[in-house]
Amino acid sequence: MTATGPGTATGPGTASVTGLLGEIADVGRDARRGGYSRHGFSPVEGELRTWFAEQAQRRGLDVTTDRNGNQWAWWGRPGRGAVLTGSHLDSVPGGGAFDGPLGVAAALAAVDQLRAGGFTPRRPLALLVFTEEEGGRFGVPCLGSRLMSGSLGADAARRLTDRDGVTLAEAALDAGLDPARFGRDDAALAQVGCFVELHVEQGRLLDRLPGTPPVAVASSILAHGRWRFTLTGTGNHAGTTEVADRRDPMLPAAAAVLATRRALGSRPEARATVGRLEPTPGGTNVIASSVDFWLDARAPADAEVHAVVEEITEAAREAAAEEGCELTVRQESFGDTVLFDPGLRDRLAAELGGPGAPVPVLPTGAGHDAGILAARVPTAMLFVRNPTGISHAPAEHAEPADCEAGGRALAAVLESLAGGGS
Ligand code: HGY
Ligand code: MN
Ligand code: MN
Repeated sequence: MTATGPGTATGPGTASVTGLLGEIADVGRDARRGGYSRHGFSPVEGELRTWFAEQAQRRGLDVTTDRNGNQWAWWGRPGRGAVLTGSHLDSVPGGGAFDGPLGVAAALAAVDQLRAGGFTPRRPLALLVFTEEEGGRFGVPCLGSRLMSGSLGADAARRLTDRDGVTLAEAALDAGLDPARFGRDDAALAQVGCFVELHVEQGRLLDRLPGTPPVAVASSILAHGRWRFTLTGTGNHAGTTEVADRRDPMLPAAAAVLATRRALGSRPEARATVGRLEPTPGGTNVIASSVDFWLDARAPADAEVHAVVEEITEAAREAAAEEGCELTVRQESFGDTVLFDPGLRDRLAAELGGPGAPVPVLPTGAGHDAGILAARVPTAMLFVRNPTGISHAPAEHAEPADCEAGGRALAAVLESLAGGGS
């Protein structure tokens, strides 16, 4: 696969992937954290939705928003057997520029390239932008695809709240959506022949391969879930409360955080992270009355995830008892191990590989909308090389030449899938 120069367009009237990313480079920048904070149903995400709709309409695509807030841009009439591609535009707090937007920009650039080459889809083809994939605001990842596929109930979703206590229903109303329409969308899914998501690799498997190939096909996603731990003690004065009188929930919280690393000791493929810990009331001179923290746990097998969580919960339980605190643990989301559709996976690998240069087929620990939809329709993913592997951080990066190679790979895949070939 030859790489065009960094950021160069791929022909007259066509946009480059990096050029499209550059158009939103200033939207949702987070001055405090660095990177971007672009959350579901926020004004920033509204700006990105408008940008995507304009880009799609400029390409003659018909843009609609479905009952769950996901954007669809159709090339041709909607219909069954449709080939879908796309990703998300929201981010984690202080996230990078590529996680999500790279897949959306590559989809738009692929449409340009196909059209410039005289291609007309013989199957319906649509670009999708899913809402709140990161769960950065309402806590449940892949919100839009979970609602669409039915793996998250509409009532439970409407009740989700952000850090300010705003419900998803209220935020959706503010964004011009009707939350009463949230829910499983069998009609939309009935149109889907397959979904292919291009995404920046979140890890360094591609970069470690000889010749650092720019693109890989995905094989699987780790099982993963999120749990909310709440430790309750007695709020008190930091300077006057003797140790014997303390019931400080921060101590069992700290014990649980340390246990996350111990739980991974014998499980090299598992992952356990506490990235968010919130004491109440949160005063420097105050013994917290309660501490909430969220555990993100992942592993190749569902049972291993639950074993990791149980080990960490036991550590929290023991430390809470020792400190005279109460513990509650609530599972907030869970997704089984995802094995992408083997037929689609192998077709993409064959399409993109060359004689003596097979395209890598790699696993990932990162969750994606393609992983959620995999339970209902054939899905696949393409990864673009990430030289440092860093993601969910401002330093996330992909080389322009690799981004363009990703756009060309996606165009080739869409041409094969939507060209009417078998
Ligand atoms: O958390 C994840 O793995 C994904 O980036 N939402
Ligand atoms: Mn992400
Ligand atoms: Mn993502």
